[in-house]
Amino acid sequence: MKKIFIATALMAVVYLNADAQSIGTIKLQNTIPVSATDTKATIIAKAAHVVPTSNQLSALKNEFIAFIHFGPNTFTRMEWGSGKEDPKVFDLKELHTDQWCQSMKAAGMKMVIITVKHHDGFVLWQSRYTTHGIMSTGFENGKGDILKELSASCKKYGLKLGIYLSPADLFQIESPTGLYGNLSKATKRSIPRQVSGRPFANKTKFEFEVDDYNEYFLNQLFEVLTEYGQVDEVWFDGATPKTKGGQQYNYASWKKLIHTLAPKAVIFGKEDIRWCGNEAGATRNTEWNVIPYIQNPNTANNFADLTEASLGSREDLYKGKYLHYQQAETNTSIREGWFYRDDDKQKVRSTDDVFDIYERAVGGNSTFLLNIPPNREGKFSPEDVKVLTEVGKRINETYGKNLFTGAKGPAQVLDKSLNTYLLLAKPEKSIEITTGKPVTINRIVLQEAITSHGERVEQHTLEAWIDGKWQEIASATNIGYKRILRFPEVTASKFRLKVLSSRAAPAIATIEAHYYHTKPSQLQFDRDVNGLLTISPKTHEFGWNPHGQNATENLGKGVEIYYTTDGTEPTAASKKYTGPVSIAKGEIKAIAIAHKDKGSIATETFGLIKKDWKLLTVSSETDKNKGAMAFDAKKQTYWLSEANDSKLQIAIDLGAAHNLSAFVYTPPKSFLDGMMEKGIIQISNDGKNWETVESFEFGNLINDPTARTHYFKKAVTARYVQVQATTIAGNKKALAIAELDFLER
Ligand code: FUL
Repeated sequence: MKKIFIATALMAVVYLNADAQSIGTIKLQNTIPVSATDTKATIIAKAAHVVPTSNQLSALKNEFIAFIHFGPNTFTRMEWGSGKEDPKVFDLKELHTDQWCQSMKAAGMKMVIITVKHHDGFVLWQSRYTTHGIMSTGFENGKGDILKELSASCKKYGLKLGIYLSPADLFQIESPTGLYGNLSKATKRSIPRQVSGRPFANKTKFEFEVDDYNEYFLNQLFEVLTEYGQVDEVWFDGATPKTKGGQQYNYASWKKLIHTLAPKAVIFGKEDIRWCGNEAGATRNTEWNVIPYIQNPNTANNFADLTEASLGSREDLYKGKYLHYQQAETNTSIREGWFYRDDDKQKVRSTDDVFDIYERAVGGNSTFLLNIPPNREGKFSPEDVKVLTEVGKRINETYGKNLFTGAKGPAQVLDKSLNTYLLLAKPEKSIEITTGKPVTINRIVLQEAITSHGERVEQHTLEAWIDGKWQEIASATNIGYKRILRFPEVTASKFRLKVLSSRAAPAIATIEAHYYHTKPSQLQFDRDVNGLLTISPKTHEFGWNPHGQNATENLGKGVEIYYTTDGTEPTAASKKYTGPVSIAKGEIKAIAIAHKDKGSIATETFGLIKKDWKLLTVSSETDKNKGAMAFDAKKQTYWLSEANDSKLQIAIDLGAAHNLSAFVYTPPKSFLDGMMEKGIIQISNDGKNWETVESFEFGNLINDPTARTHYFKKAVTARYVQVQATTIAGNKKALAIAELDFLER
């Protein structure tokens, strides 16, 4: 150990020694405490010995899993319910869980997590402890049980099952006899509470000192974990649309119950799995799963959302008192929003988009959790099924065939097993692989032996022997469970992986090579205030460059963009895009085509052109964030009111009277403290006398700050419009609007 304390300049040497000597002294553990006397080098050596539990490893191996958001919101078209819904709004006539499972299987998913209770408190199973749920609906005369049907389909199709049970419960908050925040005392309670006529087959009993709401929650956990087969993940959402009575959650008792009844389950939102930090499918370029903690994560009650860009770098680790393995789950929805709304008003992600997130998430040391919201017929909609099927096919075609099969190199890395590995203890730290014949590849998959050695690689490059010399073809930072390197295709027969820096001698378990049939770019639209539209290849807000996708530089050189404005699908016979075009309001669809190979269709509905719009009044504005920025056609700029503004309203002169059918609110992504959760729309034809025409409500804006559309019940004609916020998300006070748009029929 001595060498660890000296010579920080000789990093590589120090780490090798640290590894060689520490195997005996630092035990592989899921959590390793840092002591006050630890040097930086010791902290890093410790981090290199933090490993996943066997449940965490199984969860990582799932790679691609499904989320189901289903409930009253599916029928009310809301993102967040209120808890005051009549259960009968859940007007389900049919349920097709086999169809869900078939589609998930086709996509290559391994598990499904269902919202058995979302924030509205409505339960999808036959709970003994509430009537606010499926038992009070017409579905199968109140006898239906969605969890039961899904669990049966999961068994049939070989899928694992996970449970989302929302701790926030608006029904229990809002109803007069509700248990949430009712100020009850914590006393000894037996779980499960027996209900006459409905005995449990599972005879396990618990005693916890908890209040009424925690007792209710534990009883429900008992039901879902004992009566529906094996549960592999329990998902605790951190969102709290509303609180009451200072309600606390007694997580220690929940954990005890889960560990006893579902010993294979990982717990999301707590010590096992963390949220990736966004709901848009963003991934970090460097996603470390060894994370520093100030409090011991094994005894902590509350876990903060970790949204920072960097979580487990050396500098981050130095600040920790515990180093803990906690993997990221990249969660997003295949549709705009988590719940189904309408096939014609709710965009579905393209196959290209989902496949791209798959590669970034799974190939970026996390698990990809994709939500597919069933529709009001109890089915996945055809468009969603199509995308899932195509994604599965693409994953299979790309990753089902390893082009290093039969190649020469260390057997431990070529045998596809995570259990065998090559420990790179030599200073050069490289691995060479030679194929019999030259291969053309554009993807490399790397895995570290994380259970026997932890995450160690910090920087690596991949080289190919081209024109008589080694040439770098890709480089990245960490590897961990899995890293997918994406790069423009190369043809060679000699490849070399070089580890440039690591936290200890890295143990490389797998190196595979693949070829992806590259598609023409996904496209994005940008329309300025004058209505001039630019179509360009989609850029990623989130760093990872989609190497090898035919980008703008290829436009005109084999790649063309075509578009339509009449709602029809664009083809090579449609209008060719050659540069910015003026388009009026309405729907635009565009596609990139390269040598007859078609990209995915991008669709966007544009509202009125804002050229003639004028700010009529604004209740307040701040220095850099003026009222007019709410309609300057630039999503990066935004209007921000003052914090003590009691009106929170903005009135706009549209320049002429229009027949308005909807309005779109785009919140600023860079400022999450001014989200318009609720409000009203007023219209006027003289700019003085206002008539309220609609009220609106947008849920889940802080976690998912995406554009929201409110469709008017009836179209209205007006020249002047006024938007007034009545509630700002998260009890904040100021209002922020990046863009307002109005759709005309
Ligand atoms: C969020 C919730 O508020 C959303 O409604 C959704 O369930 C998502 C997965 O997590 O925090």
